[in-house]
Amino acid sequence: APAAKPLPAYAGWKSPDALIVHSSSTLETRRSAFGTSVITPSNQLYVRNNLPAPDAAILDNRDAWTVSIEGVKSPRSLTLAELKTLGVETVATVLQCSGNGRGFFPSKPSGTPWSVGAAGCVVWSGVPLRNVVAALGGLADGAAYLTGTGGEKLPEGVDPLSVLVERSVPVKAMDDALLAWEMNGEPLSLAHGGPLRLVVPGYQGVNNIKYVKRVAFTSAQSQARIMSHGYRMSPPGSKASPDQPSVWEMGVKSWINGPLADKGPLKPGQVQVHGVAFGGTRGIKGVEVSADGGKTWQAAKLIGPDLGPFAWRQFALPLRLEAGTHVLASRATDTAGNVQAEQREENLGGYNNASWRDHAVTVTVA
Ligand code: MSS
Repeated sequence: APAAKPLPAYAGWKSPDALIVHSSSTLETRRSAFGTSVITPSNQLYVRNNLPAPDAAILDNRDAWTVSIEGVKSPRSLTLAELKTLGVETVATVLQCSGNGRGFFPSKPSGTPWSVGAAGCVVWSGVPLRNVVAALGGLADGAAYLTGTGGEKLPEGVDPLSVLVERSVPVKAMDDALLAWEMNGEPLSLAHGGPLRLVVPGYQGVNNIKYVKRVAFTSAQSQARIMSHGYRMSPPGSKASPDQPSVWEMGVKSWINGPLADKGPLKPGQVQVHGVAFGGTRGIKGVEVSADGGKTWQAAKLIGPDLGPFAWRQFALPLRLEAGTHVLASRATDTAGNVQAEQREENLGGYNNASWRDHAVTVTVA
């Protein structure tokens, strides 16, 4: 087998055994590493960067980091030290790359072929964005989008809009959004956007802007390519264009993390089928499990603490598995009654895959 790629320096503190290194900017959590304790440990959490991570020196004086707030009555720059005086809240969210599950698309879209591990459930601490807006006199007229801009140094000699990481989400997302400086009880690491990150609970990963330098309430969406043409639900055979839906709120989704037969066949007898389920901004009502590839279903039990609508829930179902081959699948329902779909929605970029069939696992018992 080819030697595993080493962890990139900015993420060198991560657990190599828990991660698949696709490239220096794409690290995936192994399915077998998710465990059953709700929170994804920081050293096992996936990483996705669209540009090289900034120099670690941006963490030298965290409190001096500035973010400019625009599209409010009194726009100005605030330091992180000042943000910390405006309020503090803690929110658990699923952070998931919109391309998670791309590896299951038979069309082999370009981009990282993630399986299930471009996702995790983490706890953020920071100031609610609505507090910041209130402190600056409220929204200016005509605010339709919340636009966040990443603080990376842009490569020279290219159109800045072709590389700038800048994303817009509907302005209603402000109600839940956070400017976060802590993750899982620690100062936010460079790999995950330190010193300051815009967290948009319930929205796909790309909308959670790391090293955020600017937050603007705008009448139009960002003109950056990552917004106008990237991360769009472009139908197969089409060309990406700004009139196609952007990857915003996450759909209802679940998958099984165990048992896996990745180290050979299982012994006949009882197993605990377990996994995770989440419902974007809506939370989870229940999860069903099938041991026959989706012909019949049984209700699983939601286990562990409920960390709110944006977090994932663990589920478990005890099952007896006899000798043979079994296709284990899970299907979640969110609190709005949306049921996880059987089929993926085909699209050019391989985004938003929530198909329960694609995420099923085949185990051999002998
Ligand atoms: N931010 C910035 N600034 N930059 C970049 O690149 N990316 C995205 C987000 N944010 C970026 C940002 C993506 S795309 C994702 S997923 C996320 O982030 C991830 O995160 P982590 O922390 O895990 O790495 Mo897909 O949808």
